[in-house]
Amino acid sequence: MTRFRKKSTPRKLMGLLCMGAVLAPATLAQAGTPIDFTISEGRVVPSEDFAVKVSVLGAAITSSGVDMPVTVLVNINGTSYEPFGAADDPSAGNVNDHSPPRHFIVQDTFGPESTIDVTGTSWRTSGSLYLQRNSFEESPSVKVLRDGDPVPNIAGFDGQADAVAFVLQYIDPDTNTMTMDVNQSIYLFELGTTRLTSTAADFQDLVVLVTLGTSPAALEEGDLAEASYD
Ligand SMILES: [Ca+2]
Repeated sequence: MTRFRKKSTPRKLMGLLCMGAVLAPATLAQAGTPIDFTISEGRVVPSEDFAVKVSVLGAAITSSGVDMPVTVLVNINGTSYEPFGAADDPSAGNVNDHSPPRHFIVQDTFGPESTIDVTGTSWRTSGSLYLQRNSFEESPSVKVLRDGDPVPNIAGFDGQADAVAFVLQYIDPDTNTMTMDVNQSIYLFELGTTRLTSTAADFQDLVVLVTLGTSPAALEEGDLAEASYD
């Protein structure tokens, strides 16, 4: 069990921690109030409601040079969300379309011990399901990036952009590490091959950012609460 404690700070803050593929919040408190939360078996045990923003930063997967559809399903406490179109419909839900990042704020708050995971699915151009991977299963097909992690160094397959190109705005060029709030995690999905040592495994078939906040309104304002832990 790992124990985290809020650093002292003169303002109210929200401590949020991303742990592995499971996201859960810490606690909200006034300055001077000791905040403790624990992590046990990879899960944070929080004590405060939180809200969720899901962003598709990009996608890139092809078959014989032709874009393959990719769909996204978000699961929060067993409830499914399909903010970018039907996740079982490679036409209606496709996010591999060279669009700018898509963002979705779930208009709800979630209680302690909630869990969040993301499922990415690739589809053959004929419309049949090709590969499906879930962040929660800690599959080697899904890499998780958090604050301070090394920048991914994975070449894009078949002329596609490298994984790093999808997360550029979350990189500290001085240290060449990821720089994010601790309430954010980026998921890099490999949805094209199960041979993860092959050059086809480029881990940008789907790139998803999950951000936790105190409320949907706070996320709308981009008011990412400060958080720290030691
Ligand atoms: Ca790819």
